[in-house]
Amino acid sequence: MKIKTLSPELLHNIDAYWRAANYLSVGQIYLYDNPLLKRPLTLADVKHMLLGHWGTTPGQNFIYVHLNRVIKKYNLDMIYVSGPGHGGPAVVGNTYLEGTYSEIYPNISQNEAGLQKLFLQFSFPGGIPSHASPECPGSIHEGGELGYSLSHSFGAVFDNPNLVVACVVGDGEAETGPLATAWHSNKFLDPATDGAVLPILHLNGYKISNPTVLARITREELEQLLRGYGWTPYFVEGHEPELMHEAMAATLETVVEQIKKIQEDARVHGNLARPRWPMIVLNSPKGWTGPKIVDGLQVEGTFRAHQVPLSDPATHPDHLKPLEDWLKSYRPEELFDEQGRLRPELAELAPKGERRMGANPHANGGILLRDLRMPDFRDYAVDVKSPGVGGIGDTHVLGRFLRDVAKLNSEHRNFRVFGPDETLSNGLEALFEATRRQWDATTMPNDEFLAPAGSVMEMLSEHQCEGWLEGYLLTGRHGLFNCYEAFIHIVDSMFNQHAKWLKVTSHLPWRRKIASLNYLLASHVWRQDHNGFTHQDPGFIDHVVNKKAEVVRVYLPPDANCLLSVMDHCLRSRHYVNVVIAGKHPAPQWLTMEAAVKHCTEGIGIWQWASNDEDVAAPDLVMACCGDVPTLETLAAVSIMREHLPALRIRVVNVIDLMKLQPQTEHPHGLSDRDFDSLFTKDKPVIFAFHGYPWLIHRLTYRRTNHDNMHVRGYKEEGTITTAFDMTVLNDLDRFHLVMDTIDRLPQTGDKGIYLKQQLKDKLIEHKQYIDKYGEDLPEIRNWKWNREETQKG
Ligand SMILES: Cc1ncc(C[n+]2csc(CCOP(=O)(O)OP(=O)(O)O)c2C)c(N)n1
Ligand SMILES: [Mg+2]
Repeated sequence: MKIKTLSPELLHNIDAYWRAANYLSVGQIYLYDNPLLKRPLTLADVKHMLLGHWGTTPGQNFIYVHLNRVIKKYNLDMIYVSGPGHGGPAVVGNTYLEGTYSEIYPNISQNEAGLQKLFLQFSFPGGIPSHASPECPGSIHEGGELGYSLSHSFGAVFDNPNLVVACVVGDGEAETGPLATAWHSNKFLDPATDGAVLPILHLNGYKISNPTVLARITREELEQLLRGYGWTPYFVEGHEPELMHEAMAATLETVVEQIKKIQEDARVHGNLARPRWPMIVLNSPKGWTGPKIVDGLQVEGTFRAHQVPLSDPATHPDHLKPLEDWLKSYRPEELFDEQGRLRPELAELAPKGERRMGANPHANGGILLRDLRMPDFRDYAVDVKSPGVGGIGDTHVLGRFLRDVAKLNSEHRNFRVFGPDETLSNGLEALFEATRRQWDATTMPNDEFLAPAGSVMEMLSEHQCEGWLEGYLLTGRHGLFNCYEAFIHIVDSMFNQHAKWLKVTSHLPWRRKIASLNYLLASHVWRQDHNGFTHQDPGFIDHVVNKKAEVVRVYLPPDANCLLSVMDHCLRSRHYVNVVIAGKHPAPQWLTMEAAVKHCTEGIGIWQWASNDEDVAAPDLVMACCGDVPTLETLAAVSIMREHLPALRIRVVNVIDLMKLQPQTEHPHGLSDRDFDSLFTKDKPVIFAFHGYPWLIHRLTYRRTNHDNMHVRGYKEEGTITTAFDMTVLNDLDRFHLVMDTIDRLPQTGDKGIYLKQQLKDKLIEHKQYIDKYGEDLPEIRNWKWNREETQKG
């Protein structure tokens, strides 16, 4: 006879613990009062608004109690990621049962009064959301927007060799693109230096109102699919609690032992072959143990169990008794003592201290966060003897700095660079002098820079990169995501969710701040010479600035020294999303390191060396610029004007920190109106050359005094495969258009202006003819240099 994993007593207690969690879950969805059902249930005991998701919850409760058992048995360092995070009642209920919840929220105490509050706060105004939200201890993944659980889990275990993440994947969630690709994460996991992810596919058969694809393919197909992704699936299936407890307990032991064996093979015996990691498929009814039939329709085991199975008894009086029966079916009097405390023999089942999944410090990563060891970014400075000297491409300079960040932190293994196959093409090749791209699949002799362990993570899925990085940051490490500017939009929605997470957690005192999520968007809109229109989209910034000002920062450094200073700042910062847009092509350099540091610290400023309004009361116009290419065109325009219209007094303002433009009341970086007016004047024309869509500048400045005089040029969706300069011409951002714009707005330029304008129009025709014939820009454009005598002042 097969020896059972669970003794009858343990099985009984595990089942009781599961019932307790299920009871708490139903209580959270329904109960306003009478938490222990000490008296018969009445309408007054039921909440008026019934919200929450029952369907996924009993399955997750089942998983949680069994994980508790193996955590204790094997002393596992484990956290729980709830893919279908709408199973909030499960994670809240379980962290309450294990004691973590009351430690963090003393008012939700472990007694009858605490139970009542626990129930009441759920999905209640001023209470907690119905997901594994930031308020829930032990959560690094809210699971509101489905699809990212597995990527987050892998991000959490990179460089965390002792951590195991149990990741519950919804079978509906598994239909999303990000989740579908996340199964491949196992080719990027080093069993020696990383931890392990245990995916538990929650095959409850349904989504909100549909069956799931994975539940309606044959068992053979499902198994082949998961095996094809490189996993060994173990099936736990059924609905009889006793049989299911035994099956789950036995299977969990098998998979934990396999994980340990894989790790030992790699760590002790140096086995480098890619392992086939185990995973579990839990096939149990949706809404398990809930009402079987409601109003004549089957509920348990169908999509109808997804949310609130029994609707409001106030409007359906015949639902009150079934609700009471349902709650009583868990026999609360056997689970909680007279005071409402979980009985000691059950409480005993939960792990202790930080082994409790709600109390594991990895799920409150800021606790574990240590500062990066940083090289001095000034050591990587470009020598700018005079403004306009040639540069090799700003991101190439940054690459050397990042290389040394990677080097200095390799011992602590707490810094990684993520990107979809673009670390090289974004100009960060220097990184590979210090580290490798982590790759645990087969390698071939011609491959470059691959190794089983490394601090660069590349897979051609922006979702995957974003999810990995988020998981890495949420567990207390540092990182950077480098991406083509146009394609970062793929993760717009993931960015949203992360920004929301940061906003909420920043107001939870027990959650420590984590490292910022840093985007480096190289390969930007203006320099897609061979890729063309599909690769031209600077709209990510428009999207980002919708989020809370306390969370987002946007930087457009005009040259390499500024980029170094900005990135140094971003890597040291906490709890932000920093978006940095920089070029990778050879481009003029403007500021010495000393000037760059000042400029970056201020975020916006007058470039005196390019201006000639210093000794007059007010300039005739302000030429503002933001972004590397707009800065180049602005300075070229200024040099034309200073030569041809020498009487004009021009002020050049460069913006590096976009948020400076917003009013101070809207963003902590925002300039006061007074400072803004002193830079941009109250009444002079401002010709503003901007990296992105022009309307963003209007959006940010519409309340400023001089807004009516701001004329913004930027990308207006004109693009194709063409020369770098022609891209600016197509969008009226080029130097000639900028000068013409000025002349139109300054009648005092008189006939001189009119003649100059004619010359510039001719120039634009000449430009078109030239590029059509030679396929490159005019020599005077290619070779243009800022050659005014002025040198910059500090
Ligand atoms: C990306 C995304 N699309 C749609 C939804 C709306 N939604 C919430 S729950 C759900 C069904 C989820 O089904 P499954 O993953 O199987 O979870 P479970 O059955 O465990 O509830 C959907 C479509 C969502 N939350 N996220
Ligand atoms: Mg499902």
